Amino acid sequence: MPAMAALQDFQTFVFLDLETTGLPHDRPRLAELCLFAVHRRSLQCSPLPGTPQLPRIIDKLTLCVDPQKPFTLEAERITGLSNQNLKENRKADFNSGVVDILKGFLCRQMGPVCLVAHNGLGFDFPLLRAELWRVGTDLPPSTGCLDTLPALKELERSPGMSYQLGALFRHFYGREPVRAHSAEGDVATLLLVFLAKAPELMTWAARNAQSWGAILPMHLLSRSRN
Ligand code: DCM
Ligand code: MG
Ligand code: MG
Repeated sequence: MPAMAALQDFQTFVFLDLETTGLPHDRPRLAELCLFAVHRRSLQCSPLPGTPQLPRIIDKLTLCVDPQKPFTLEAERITGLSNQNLKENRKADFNSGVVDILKGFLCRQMGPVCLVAHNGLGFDFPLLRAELWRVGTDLPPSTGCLDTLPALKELERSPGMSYQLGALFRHFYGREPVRAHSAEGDVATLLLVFLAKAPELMTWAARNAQSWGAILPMHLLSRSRN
């Protein structure tokens, strides 16, 4: 997939994570999404070494949705979400109400906007695009998409290192991330990992971010691999 043609001067980075009913081979559906929007101004100062501290100014959105599909046992176990608790809490499915909130949230951020997710190209971006296509809508195709997994494999080389999100957090901060596999916990962890390398990652994004319009929805992604 080609990177965006010109260098992108992204103004806002929107960190996102999705919790789902399972892994790509389970044909997962979305159950929870979280987005933290942070202007580049708040990503320019590196945190004190070893001190995880979120920027003061963040717009946050967390929504739970009825996935309309059974969770795998493993997904239910690690996320704490279930068909039963989402139903008991009367959560609607991924409908136009969710889409309006999501688009409104992104619209109020100063553009150009770059979405950021860990393994985003392999999971979160294709899954979110599949959910949007399912209800007949989409995001602006020029929206940037940064996957911190290949970015940090290139920028943070260390022998025998794991690039799993929790391992990166332990590497940079020497402690355990909190609330792993809740969408909000994972987004906070991702943002803190990003902050540990923010100038390099923003430069990497300017050169290497993909465009949303080039993201294959997950169902087509798995078909093209079969
Ligand atoms: N997932 C899974 N089994 C795993 C890891 C993840 O089914 N061992 C699915 C369910 C999670 C989703 O992927 O909601 C996103 O993973 P993460 O919580 O790491 O963002
Ligand atoms: Mg994730
Ligand atoms: Mg997660």
